[in-house]
Amino acid sequence: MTHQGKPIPAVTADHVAMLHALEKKLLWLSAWMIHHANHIRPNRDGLKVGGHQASCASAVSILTALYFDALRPQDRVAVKPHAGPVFHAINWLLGRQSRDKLETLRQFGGIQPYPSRMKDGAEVDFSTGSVGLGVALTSFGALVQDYVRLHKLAPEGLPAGRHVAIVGDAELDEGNIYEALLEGWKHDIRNVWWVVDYNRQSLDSVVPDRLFGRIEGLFRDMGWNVVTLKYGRKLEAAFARPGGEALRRWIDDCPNSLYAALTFQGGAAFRAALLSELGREPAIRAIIDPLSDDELHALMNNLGGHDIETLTEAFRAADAEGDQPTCFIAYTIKGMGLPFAGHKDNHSGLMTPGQMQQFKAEMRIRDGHEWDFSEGLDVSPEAFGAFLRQVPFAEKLTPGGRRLSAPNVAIPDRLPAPRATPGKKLSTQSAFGDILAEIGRGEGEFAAMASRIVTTSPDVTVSTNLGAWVNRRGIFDRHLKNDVFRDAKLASAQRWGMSPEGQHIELGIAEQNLFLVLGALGLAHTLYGARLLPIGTVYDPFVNRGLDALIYGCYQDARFMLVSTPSGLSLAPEGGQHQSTNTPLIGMAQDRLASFEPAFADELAVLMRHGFAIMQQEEGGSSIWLRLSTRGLEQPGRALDEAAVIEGGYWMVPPAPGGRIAIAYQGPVAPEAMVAFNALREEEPGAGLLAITSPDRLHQGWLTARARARGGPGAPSHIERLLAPLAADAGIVTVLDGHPASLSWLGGVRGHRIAALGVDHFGQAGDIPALYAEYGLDVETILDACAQVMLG
Ligand SMILES: Cc1ncc(C[n+]2csc(CCOP(=O)(O)OP(=O)(O)O)c2C)c(N)n1
Ligand SMILES: [Mg+2]
Repeated sequence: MTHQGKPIPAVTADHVAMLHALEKKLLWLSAWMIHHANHIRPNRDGLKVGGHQASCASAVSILTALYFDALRPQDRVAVKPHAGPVFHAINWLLGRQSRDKLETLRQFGGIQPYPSRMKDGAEVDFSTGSVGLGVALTSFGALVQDYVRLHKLAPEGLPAGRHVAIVGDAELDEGNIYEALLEGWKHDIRNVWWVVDYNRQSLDSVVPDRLFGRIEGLFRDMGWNVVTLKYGRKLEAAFARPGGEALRRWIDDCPNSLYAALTFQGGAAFRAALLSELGREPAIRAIIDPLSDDELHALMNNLGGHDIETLTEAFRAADAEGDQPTCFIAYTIKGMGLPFAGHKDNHSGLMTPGQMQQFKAEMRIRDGHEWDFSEGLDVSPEAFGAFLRQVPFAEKLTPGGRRLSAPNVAIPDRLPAPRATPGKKLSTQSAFGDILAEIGRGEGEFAAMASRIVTTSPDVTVSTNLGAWVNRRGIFDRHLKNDVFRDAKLASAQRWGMSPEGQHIELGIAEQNLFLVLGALGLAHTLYGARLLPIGTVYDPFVNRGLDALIYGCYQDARFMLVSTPSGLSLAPEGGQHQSTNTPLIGMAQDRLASFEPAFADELAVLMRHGFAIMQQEEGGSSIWLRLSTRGLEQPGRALDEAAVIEGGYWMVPPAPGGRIAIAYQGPVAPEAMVAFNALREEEPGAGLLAITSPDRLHQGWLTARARARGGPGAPSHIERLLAPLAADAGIVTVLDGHPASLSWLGGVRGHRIAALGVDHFGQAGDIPALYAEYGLDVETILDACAQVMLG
């Protein structure tokens, strides 16, 4: 066997002995970490701390074989969430995690229950926790690694890594797994391994028996190799003996729940079950009679996922095979080696102090030596340490560790905004397409940034106005594929040749995949050493469809630009289901995502530039979300206060000092707000018209200033300064094509009376005049609201 041209030595007995020592150590440390968090550490509030000793025990051998034999430093790994303690124990053994961190599992400032890129440091490649997402991210990571390498953006000398997920079997119930498999197949992803910890248990119960036949077939249909690791060596040896086939058949036919129950009950129960069905066969008796109950239990639990030699050899063999995506189905027992092994309720089960005392004795751990490096092992600390130092994964990926970095890409001061032409209407969506298409020419000062932009869209590339950009920059594919329509000289506005140089990743309609791809692209600088400027487009209402994956991307601090368009009622002609009302609220609530809704093209150009800058900013940077519309508006010709647009708002028409009323609008309702404002001004000459570009930034600025003020007087926030000229008893009418709560909080800033207009029902198709009247975004309703707040 070879690895990257180098021969891999066969697994030696010494090597296996060390891997056994590691399995034992990891089983102990993970169980002890959780026990320590629950029973040893002081508990101030009486709440259960929790942890998953059974889930850890299930995956110990798999993780041992991976980290201490199969993995290379360049590989990127997503560890199933509930094996987090095993993962941290591995890093401690490798000298990459401190002991006091192990002692602070689930504590404030300590290590997180599930591996977290942001909180647990540089060893975590992919955060996990929301099941299914970490698994799928590995396949999109592989795609992005290919993108970076084929665009020749990878740092010199950095070898391509494999993307590996350790998968809880219940994760395969998540639909996003299958969306990712299908998309991965389309993109011909390579070098991905999913190792399923097939303990046949989820949180609530034991999973149905026939399920895996189906799942295996699905993987094969998607071009994956499937390696089933059902039995360990001891069982295989027993099967090879006379009568052994009957034993195999008995186990194969044994329902998952019965097998789990027998595992929990122990060797005597297995013996009784075997004897009642096979007891008349002398050959079977010859196999089981000489074994003690403990030995029989060990034999019956010798599944592939707990057999270190079986695992090691399977990984080595698959490595030698090449780069075909491979799914390993490793049969395991949830809680293996612990008192609740196999019990269907063991997911959150914790050993009692009494059980722990007994387990400790079995592990030969002395009181007070629980954290000692080689306590309880049959190998010397020196030999153990020497082994750990020479495993391939112990080598550092870079002198700095596992996190890579990449220099920032310079963004010109000004992006090419379409010019305002009197009488010509323009929507933010088409302005977005125009700006990107101009950048896509790749000329002059835009050449560098154009080469780093990657766009992606779930089958709405054309309808979100990415078409012109794609025509200029091409579609990414690992293989060159011609545009058949173009070659046949058939007229089409889209030139969709595909090549490794293309800069648009076209996805099928699965919004979770969009956000997972954005997550992977947005981590390219730290995972693959190349700075990318990712942009993803989607219809605004369908942000909800991929929301968990969007939150997941933010949770990992991936950096990207999300453009959601069309939004609000401008999608209503498509049917009321396409209205989006809650998205401005999501934008406000989501951390590490600055969200904006510009009304005009000049604002959009400023915000896109800002987005490309902040997505590259280490401290204080974030991703950006632009909520756009297809409603064309006449564009103002003006000099814009760019800083104010970025801070979230500016006075289109400032109020007179002591002004008694203001209209604050957001996004494409600007014309109605302006007409109403002009009518209002005839009676209230001191009125103001406030343009809101981001309730999120305004609110965030307000919160930050208030937090600062608790430490003494500080500078007021942008919204406080904006509202300062208004009279103390002034009224404000807010209006947006979204939920009114997005702006109703403005009343709390200085105690002004507020009337908040917006859309709080959905489901009605129609044109803009009808729907604005229906939902109260029309001029008349705005003026009524003005009268109402003026009258108090
Ligand atoms: C999206 C999501 N839904 C629900 C949960 C709650 N949950 C945590 S673990 C789990 C089942 C895990 O079973 P499996 O993946 O088989 O893990 P293992 O048996 O190895 O513990 C569930 C439902 C979650 N973490 N994420
Ligand atoms: Mg499971």
